[in-house]
Amino acid sequence: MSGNITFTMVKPTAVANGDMGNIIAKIIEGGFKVKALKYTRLSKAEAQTFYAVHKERPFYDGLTDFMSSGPIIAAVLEKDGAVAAYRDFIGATNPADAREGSIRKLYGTSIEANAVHGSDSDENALIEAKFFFADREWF
Ligand code: 3AN
Repeated sequence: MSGNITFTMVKPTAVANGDMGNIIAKIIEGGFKVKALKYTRLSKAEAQTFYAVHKERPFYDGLTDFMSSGPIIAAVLEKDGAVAAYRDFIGATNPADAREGSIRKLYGTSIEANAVHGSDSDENALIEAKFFFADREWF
């Protein structure tokens, strides 16, 4: 059964480009309820922990450098079938392949700087959300 929670980050480039307000507004307009929200920055070590599942991939070092290069927005979102709904909503990993009008198409500039992260399973959504948020920060 699919859950109703997913986790997202607005990545450093999208924040640096001033797109965080537009992206959060679009997420809310898309029917996702914001359960938790934070403006923060990952250290390199935290980015390595967060992306540990990718540690054998050739892009791991660049990805963790990038994700710790500047502030991000972290958020927990709620919707029926949130993980799949949000992945569909944001578009394909590579912005070049992403659906017209999707967040990654509008605000992504490369496969690495693809504007937003979206959890890939219910299990990971919960792990990722708990990585960033204490219980008292969920509403
Ligand atoms: P998604 O974020 O769509 O689930 P994954 O899980 O394949 O995509 O990749 C995790 C993150 O790693 C992505 N958000 C993306 O920014 C980055 N990434 C994936 N493939 C590449 C690549 N070939 N080069 C650089 N970064 C990549």
